[in-house]
Amino acid sequence: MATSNPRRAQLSSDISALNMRPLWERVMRLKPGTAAQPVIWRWSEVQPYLMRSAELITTREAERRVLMLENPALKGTTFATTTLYAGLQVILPGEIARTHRHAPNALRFIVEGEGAYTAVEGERVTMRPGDFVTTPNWAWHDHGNLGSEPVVWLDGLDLAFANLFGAHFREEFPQESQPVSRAEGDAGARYGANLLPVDYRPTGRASPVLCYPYSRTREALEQLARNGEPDAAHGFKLRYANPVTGGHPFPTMAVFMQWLPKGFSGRRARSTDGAVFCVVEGRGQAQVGETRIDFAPHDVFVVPSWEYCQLKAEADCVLFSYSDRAAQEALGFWREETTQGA
Ligand code: 1HN
Repeated sequence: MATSNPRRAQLSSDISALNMRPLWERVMRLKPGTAAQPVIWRWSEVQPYLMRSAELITTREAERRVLMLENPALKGTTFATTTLYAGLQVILPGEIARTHRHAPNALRFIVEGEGAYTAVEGERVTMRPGDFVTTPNWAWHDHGNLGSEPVVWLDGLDLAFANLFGAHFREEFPQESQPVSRAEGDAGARYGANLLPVDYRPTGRASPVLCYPYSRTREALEQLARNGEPDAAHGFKLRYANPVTGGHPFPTMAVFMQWLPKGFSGRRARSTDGAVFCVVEGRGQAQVGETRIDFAPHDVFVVPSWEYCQLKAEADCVLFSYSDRAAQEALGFWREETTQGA
């Protein structure tokens, strides 16, 4: 070893006072993949704690009542993967989660319950299970529950990027709820109907479509599954698109929904994006590296960067996921590898 040479060791120690280190002694990672590990949060175990948190703290006290899903290999970071945050948020009937805005982009994936809304820049969006709702960066947003049952959703944020760049700004709105300035459905009509306003010029980098409703996503997947053959690794997998660019809904996060037909047994595949999955329907398995993950509806699990993943479906499965693929593609880092054969 280079360090067993005493004169080199002396050099190493002499220069440390100048905040320098020899590159030949580095212990830095020089291979694909991250420290994140495969992990699952089972709805059957998590749901009672979410409801307990709802008894112990109000949204007024908490601002957001969220149980963060922290990767056990990334303790202290709050993150599910090295680049992505995931948390389960619950809001009770009558509650409001006050208005703020921040530099990180956020997505909501609705897990359970009806009657809650997210308001984004003056427009309220009613959230239904399976809907994917966007909160573009620096957009004022608040949540409320006008219904009669608790509503739970998965939050996905690209906080790590804002932190990495030293660009994590935050601001509070003067009132708890922001005033409603647009009718519900306005963004859907303008941007979400395969049409765009004439002369539309995007103001930000995130998709202006505030809600991608599950009814339409599911219908598209079901039709694909009726009419063709699944991809050998991914089943029938679609990505959500920003209609303005054709690209991903966020500059950092790619977002997907996939259908695995009953009995599907996929090929192993790996890619450099780390992903957070949320099970919408069905049961099955994800073999992620050495870890076998048995999943059921509402479970959340992580497939880290460059781990082989093999998906199997015991029943027709619908899986939502988001990953850092958008950022990786934009910066030229993204790669994938699909194994050949069965
Ligand atoms: C945030 O603004 C929300 O608006 C949820 O619901 C989770 C985690 C970290 C930073 C900001 C929300 C968040 C968050």
